[in-house]
Amino acid sequence: MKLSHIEHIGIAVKSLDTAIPYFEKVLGLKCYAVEEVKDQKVKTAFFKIGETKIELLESTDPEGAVGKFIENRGEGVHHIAFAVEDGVQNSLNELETKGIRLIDKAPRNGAEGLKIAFLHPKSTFGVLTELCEDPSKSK
Ligand code: CMX
Repeated sequence: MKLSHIEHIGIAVKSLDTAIPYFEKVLGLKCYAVEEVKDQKVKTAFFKIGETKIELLESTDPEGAVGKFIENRGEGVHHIAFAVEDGVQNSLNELETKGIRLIDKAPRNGAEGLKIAFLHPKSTFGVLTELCEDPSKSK
């Protein structure tokens, strides 16, 4: 498995409308996309900083992952996402042989057309970890 960079950091917020002005007017970043990911029960907003993005996550369903996270832990860093160079499925296969607990055994569709999969925080030192692959850049 080869990680190339931190693709994004996911931050759970109660409201995109309330959080976006902080990232734009205080931090000076530009929100370049807002997208609902129905499968994940979230609405997302993206900012770019270097090669890395900040992904704000607003829950669209209290029973979804972000809805439960906010209910239990409040707003804050929700996950870290690594870009993988050799494919999400290959990486999952390798991680499974190393005893890492997988949330997804196969990649699914994430925001921005990426293939994504999550590793369970109980086996990654409390950090919900996402692997991402951009199919448009796959060799
Ligand atoms: N980071 C770290 N720990 C987390 C966590 C997170 N984001 N979310 C939950 N946990 C911990 C909880 O604190 C809890 O720990 P304790 O047992 O020590 O109290 C444990 O995981 C179980 O928490 P839970 O609220 O009962 O949640 P579930 O087990 O139902 O689900 C998880 C947890 C990680 C398996 C689930 O959130 C998941 O499948 N996440 C992957 C998908 C996802 O997060 N999608 C939203 C983002 C989508 C996007 O980026 O597009």
